[in-house]
Amino acid sequence: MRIIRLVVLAAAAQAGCGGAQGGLEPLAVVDQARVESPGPRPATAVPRQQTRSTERDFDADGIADYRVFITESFDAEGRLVAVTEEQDFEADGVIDARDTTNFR
Ligand SMILES: [Ca+2]
Ligand SMILES: [Ca+2]
Repeated sequence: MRIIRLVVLAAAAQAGCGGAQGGLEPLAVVDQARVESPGPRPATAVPRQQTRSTERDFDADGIADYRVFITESFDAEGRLVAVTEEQDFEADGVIDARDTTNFR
């Protein structure tokens, strides 16, 4: 859009508008199709985590007796950097054991 405005202003100046009196060099014609756009921005990579859980109902009464949460952590490049396993033995919402493995 800026190029179009410049072309319009220069054409107006050559036509004698705005006090410009001669002395202007001919303008180069700008082919809009050749103007490169920056294109879509690449997605910004960020570290992320994902957690999955499993429940066990040992006596099949419909009430969970055990839960385990496994959280995987990834760096900005998508590499797995850590896994944390949290166990809730009575499925009472209180974590009873936690194991963490870090990858280098
Ligand atoms: Ca149960
Ligand atoms: Ca518990």
